[in-house]
Amino acid sequence: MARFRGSLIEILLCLLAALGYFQTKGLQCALDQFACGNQTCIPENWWCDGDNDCDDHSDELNCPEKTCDPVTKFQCKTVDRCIPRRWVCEYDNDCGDNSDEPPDCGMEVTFN
Ligand SMILES: [Ca+2]
Ligand SMILES: [Ca+2]
Repeated sequence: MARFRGSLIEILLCLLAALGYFQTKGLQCALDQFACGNQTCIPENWWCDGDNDCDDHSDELNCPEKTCDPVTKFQCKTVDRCIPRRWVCEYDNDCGDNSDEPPDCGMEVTFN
């Protein structure tokens, strides 16, 4: 009987240890989700899509390098994002870092 009680305590200790393990392991996202740095899950296809979906930009960090079509696209300076050239200098911060709205837009504004 004493031996049985001892193993029960061992099982309880193991369960508590497992619980602690899962708590410290942190966020568990579904297989088709991306785990943000701030403990939220977003759809996997939002990773590196140019939008800050995690709110901490962790879904837009360490992204594979993109190449912008130099004729039709504009490469944002600090954000890994390509935007249509017509979005440059139209008073909307499309890049997120304002590089598409430089102070010297002035006379170079083209609408097409
Ligand atoms: Ca994103
Ligand atoms: Ca813009």
